[in-house]
Amino acid sequence: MSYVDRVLEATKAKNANEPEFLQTVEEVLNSLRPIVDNDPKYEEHAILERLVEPEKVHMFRVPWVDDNGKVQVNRGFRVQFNSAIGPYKGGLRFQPNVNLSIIKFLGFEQTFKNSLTTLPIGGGKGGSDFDPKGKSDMEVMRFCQSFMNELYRYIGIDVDCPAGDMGVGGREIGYLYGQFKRLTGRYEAGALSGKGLSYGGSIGRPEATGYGAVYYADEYFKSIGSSLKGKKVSVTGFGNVAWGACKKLTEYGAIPVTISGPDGYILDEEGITTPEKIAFLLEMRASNRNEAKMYLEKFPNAKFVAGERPFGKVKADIYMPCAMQNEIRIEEAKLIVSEGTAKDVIEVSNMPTTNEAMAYLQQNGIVMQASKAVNAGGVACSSLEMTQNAEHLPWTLEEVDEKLQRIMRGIFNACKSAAEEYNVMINGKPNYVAGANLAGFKKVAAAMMEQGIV
Ligand code: 2IT
Repeated sequence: MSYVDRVLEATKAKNANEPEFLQTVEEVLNSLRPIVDNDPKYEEHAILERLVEPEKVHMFRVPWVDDNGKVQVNRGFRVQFNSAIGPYKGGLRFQPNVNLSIIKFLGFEQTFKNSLTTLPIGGGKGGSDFDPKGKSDMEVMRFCQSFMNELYRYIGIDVDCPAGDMGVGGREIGYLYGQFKRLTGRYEAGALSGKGLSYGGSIGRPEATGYGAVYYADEYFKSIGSSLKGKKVSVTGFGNVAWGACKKLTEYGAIPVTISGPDGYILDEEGITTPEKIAFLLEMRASNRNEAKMYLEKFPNAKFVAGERPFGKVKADIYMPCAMQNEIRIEEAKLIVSEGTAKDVIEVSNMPTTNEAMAYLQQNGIVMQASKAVNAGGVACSSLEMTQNAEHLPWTLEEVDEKLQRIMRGIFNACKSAAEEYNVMINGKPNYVAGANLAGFKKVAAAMMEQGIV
């Protein structure tokens, strides 16, 4: 049995109750075969065994009092996955389905993503099964304060820098930072990113994930002699990432036509392209209702399809899933292929495609781009926020955006070059997804080997 197969088997045996974590480990390790199966040094250093084992896992009780005076208890997590190339860095997700498997999958992905940015950040992730839906501001504040009462022991500018993810935006980061500052008695701004502009945040951070995804896409289309101009894009989600993507897609002349929520999807044939429509996505998010159909209240000409996702149901040149993991399963993959219009799936949300769906789409001529490469603009901008905090100087939007663009275009080219270098091709085209894993892995593995067995 090959080195990869042995590590996969052991990882499955050891983490049998963590399906999301095993899904990403399987996807990533399989694509690393061209490197690790051809050079014994990776096995000699037990690089894969160490990569799949988080350096530390913190799991803690988060008690808080709701508006009715009732005590609530949630579970908090911070998984510090890999610090080979920098302090742990990655978001916090507040969502009722959060569990250790989901946080470990996100932390594992983050390690490779952060490496791809070329910036000095290791991989980590955290969160809670807290449900922000329907909670008052004061409930959210009390929850965040209680969460930080434990988390503060594990974070810091040179240790671990959390940020937002689903369910954690500017409001939550503000409450978390306020409590962190109070507990530590220090203004350690670089210990959290995604902060407000008035207290150390970076201009451009809220837009960075969606904008970065579009810069990546633009670089990809350029490389194949095409462009985003005039392309219909089916976006899912309506949160921060979908918002940034719609905004930047429009600037590049593409036409986003869908958004989605847990309740179904919106199809707006006229395009989600006007400033009013794009700004309304922010209102939808701020409403805390978590419903895509709210779009109809302002734009009644659009169509709402309850209980469904747009994959293969609407005509689009590109699908850009921006909602959450496993949005594209084998059923959706088959619909996309049989509908026949789309040529590209540009993953934006973390791991939106199951491994089975990914293989099916690739085998049937759809070109896939990996979320860990495409969505790296968010964490890249977070790292730029840490840099600004360290030098006590805010940068202009032009400076941040210029760096973000350079990073994202560099990431696309790194994925393409790695695929070409290791000759991982599908239907004569580079397998960009494998390329992302190979490129991200190389730097982390080199740093681990140089630092010895730790
Ligand atoms: O998935 C991600 O990369 C994020 N949620 C952003 C992490 C960060 O540290 O900005």
